Amino acid sequence: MAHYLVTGGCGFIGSHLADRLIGDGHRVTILDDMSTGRLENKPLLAKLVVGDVADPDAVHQAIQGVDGVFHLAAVASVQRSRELWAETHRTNLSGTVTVFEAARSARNGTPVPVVYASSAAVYGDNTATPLREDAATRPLSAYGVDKLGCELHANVAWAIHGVPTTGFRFFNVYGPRQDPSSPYSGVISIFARRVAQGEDVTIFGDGEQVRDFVFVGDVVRFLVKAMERRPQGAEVFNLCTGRPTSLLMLLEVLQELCASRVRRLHQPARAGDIRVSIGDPARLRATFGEGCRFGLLQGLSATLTGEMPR
Ligand code: NAD
Ligand code: UD2
Repeated sequence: MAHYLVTGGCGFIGSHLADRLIGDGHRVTILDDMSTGRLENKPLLAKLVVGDVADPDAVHQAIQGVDGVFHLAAVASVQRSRELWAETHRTNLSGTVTVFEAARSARNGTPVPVVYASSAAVYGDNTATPLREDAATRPLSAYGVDKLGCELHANVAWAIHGVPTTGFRFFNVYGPRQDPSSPYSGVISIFARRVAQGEDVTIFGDGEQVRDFVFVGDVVRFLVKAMERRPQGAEVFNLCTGRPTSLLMLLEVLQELCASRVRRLHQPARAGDIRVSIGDPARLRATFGEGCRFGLLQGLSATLTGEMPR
């Protein structure tokens, strides 16, 4: 049994991870400021420290004695990073540096490993398909720049301070507990709710834009595998399926699953919207011995029922 710190553990991805760690018999401490996290997401057995990941005192308090850190706390919305540039930068980059710094001496003065969330947003307007980890990073948003900054600081964490890290560039993650309530929520959470309720959906553009949708159960599995493997150096992996899904295909599958047809309302494409975003999972597969397991059908069914498949 190990003791892990999960930052952002009351959020969408972090809470599924915390569930899994508790289910595996580990001890879990969560550090979350509850800005988008929810108390009902917290596993009963996890200890919650309400605090800011960019506050060194809060991080030091939460990290003491842990065997490793899963760092997921962030302002996960690109739109928020436009509106609140300096504020989101504080959480998304300074927060990560604060975690890396605290990890230097978390266990009796020695470093502990950190597994953290980066994003496909680091590729920005790079149109290569599929995107490999060595593709040029050209982030367009403050959010993407800060995630790239996390990866660069991870190099410092290892080279200068001996903190081993594994970063995952998440593509479009979806699944139960993803919040559909804002227009900037993940498209699957919005469409799933609307199709289930028989309501119109809005498509920005022609609907032929393509994404690499990753089910949250796969994300959790790789986060755990990375920690079990013990991070070595400062590595970065795409967390993706390599499979393209257009919005129109997505809508078809959801309508099939819900046995309902909804109206499509088209609006102009969002400014800066990426046409195709597909990752290459070759490095992920080669290192961890497998790729993502959940297909779209299974993942969408779970999203609709709210039940996590085993
Ligand atoms: P989420 O908003 O559900 O979870 C983020 C959690 O971090 C929330 O519980 C929130 O309260 C907490 N948090 C925010 N600011 C904090 C702060 N200053 N101090 C402490 N806690 C704070 O989002 P999510 O989708 O679960 O994202 C988890 C991670 O994955 C984030 O790092 C995000 O950038 C990354 N990511 C997500 C996606 C996706 O498709 N969902 C894609 C790429 C990367
Ligand atoms: C995702 C991430 C973002 C960043 C980026 C990296 C989410 C919510 N956003 O942005 O954080 O990592 O990838 O490139 O995970 N759409 C509609 N109708 C709607 C909602 C969305 O047509 O009601 C379209 C949207 O214009 C886009 C696609 O659906 O073309 C996917 O949108 P998204 O917001 O789920 O994610 P994305 O890829 O823009």
